[in-house]
Amino acid sequence: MAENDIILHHYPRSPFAEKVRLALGFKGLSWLAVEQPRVAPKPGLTALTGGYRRIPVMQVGADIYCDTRRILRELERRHPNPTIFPAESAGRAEMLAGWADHYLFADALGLVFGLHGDRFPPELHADRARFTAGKYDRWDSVRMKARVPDLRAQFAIHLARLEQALDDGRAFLAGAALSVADLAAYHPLWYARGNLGDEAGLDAYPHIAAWLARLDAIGHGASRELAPEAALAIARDSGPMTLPPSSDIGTFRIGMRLTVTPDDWGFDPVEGELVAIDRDGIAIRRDDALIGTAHVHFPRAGFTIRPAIGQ
Ligand SMILES: N[C@@H](CCC(=O)N[C@@H](CS)C(=O)NCC(=O)O)C(=O)O
Repeated sequence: MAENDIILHHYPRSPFAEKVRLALGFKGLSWLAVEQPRVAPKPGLTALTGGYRRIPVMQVGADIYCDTRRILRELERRHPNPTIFPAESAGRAEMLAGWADHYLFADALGLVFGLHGDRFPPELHADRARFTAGKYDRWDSVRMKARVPDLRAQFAIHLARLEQALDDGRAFLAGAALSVADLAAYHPLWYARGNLGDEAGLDAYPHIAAWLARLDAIGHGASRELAPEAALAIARDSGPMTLPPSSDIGTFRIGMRLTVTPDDWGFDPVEGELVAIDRDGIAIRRDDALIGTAHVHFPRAGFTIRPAIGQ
């Protein structure tokens, strides 16, 4: 194991993890897979992140990347070929990905839990009710079931639009080349298909079916299992990457103590000292008793940044 190895903290049935696994496959990469629990507490993960518990998280040595948007950017920086940010769809692909990660995902998830919430253990319902702070009908199966007709209608609208978007014969959503738009639209459909089978109704859309088959064929690259303790030891034995000099931006001053918190669900703040910030990303430094010094990286989109209490 080397300190430059890509480590993905995930669990097999996580749709957002599938988005990254597909990117790893598309780029033909080898990676180490740490399986994390589906519900909190996740001590082997939060020791690395400083509190962030969402899946997936990517680790390279003592650099910890939270959220698939930040993870994909970093994979692209480290392994630019083949690209998942083709110039032909710059900007458009990320706008589409934002729609897919949010609306398409939420309706696929709602449909799965509305139709088959009873397949999931009570502790998962209780965990997700806390995790989403009351969104999704407080993860109450009865209320989620009542929403199924609406969710079916919403999901059908998404599918019809996707079908239309692929109707001109293009191989991928934002153009001729695969982009982050495809990765983001794939994972909710992968999740719906995996949980609902024919009930997901995807076969009624020939362009979507052909597009899914193209993405299914990509695979996940080559992975090996790694124990959570081994990942912590790698972080402890590595230093974070040296970052290019970053300037103060807006009201943010390098060195100030901040919290970074998701703005949609999983509202666990991570506190640290600002080491880098630009329009798209932020990195904070944590000094941790277990793993030593680490840099935790987040995207700016979808996160709230605040001065830490006492600043
Ligand atoms: N915007 C985040 C969303 C991540 C997310 O919500 N992941 C789900 C799993 S697919 C999660 O963390 N659920 C709660 C859990 O696994 O503890 C991303 O792009 O990474």
